Amino acid sequence: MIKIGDSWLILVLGDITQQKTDAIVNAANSRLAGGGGVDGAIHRAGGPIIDEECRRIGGCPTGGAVITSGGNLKARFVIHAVGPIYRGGRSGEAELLSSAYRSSLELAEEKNLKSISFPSLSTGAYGYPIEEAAQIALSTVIDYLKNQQQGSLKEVYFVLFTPGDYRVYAQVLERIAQKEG
Ligand code: AR6
Repeated sequence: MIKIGDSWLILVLGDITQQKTDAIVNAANSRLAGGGGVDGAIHRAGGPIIDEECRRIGGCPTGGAVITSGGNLKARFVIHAVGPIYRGGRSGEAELLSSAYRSSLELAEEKNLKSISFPSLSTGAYGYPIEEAAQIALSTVIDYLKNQQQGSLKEVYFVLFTPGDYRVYAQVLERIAQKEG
């Protein structure tokens, strides 16, 4: 857990569908068509209203994000972020992954939300190496929080699903924090 300005960045081990933050972020695909992994879990827990809203929106480019209500979830909103499929790292994946996080943070602020939970975008079915992805995820959020003026977001959580993923994020965060002094 580190403080950036007057906001907190917090790592937790757990299931994102159980989070009580204002929004949770889904690792979606560009058709917003649902799927496995965290996407499947969020749609199951949130109920059919989320799928209906996704269908109405129709799709979202890679690197972007859209917002729906949270249905039966504890979170009021679901932000569906589309990370890149990892194709070796030379197809603009890093910028697209960073953009998916940034777009989600911007949507949350447009809605004046105070808290948001992210999963580790792109590191499951989309195959992004977790250490590289963690570096991008954490530095994007930290840069965003540092540069925001009077932003609404006070708590940004990363909800890691396995102890291994949690360890990687914790190590990368420690490295970033040390560098920043
Ligand atoms: N809470 C938190 N994290 C979870 C949960 C959960 N309940 N379940 C899985 N994870 P993935 P992607 C972690 O595959 O790589 C879908 O089919 C998981 O351990 O969900 O962005 C979509 O429809 C992993 O670290 O998302 C897309 O087509 C992380 O979430 C595609 O997969 C992301 O894994 C997106 O692939």
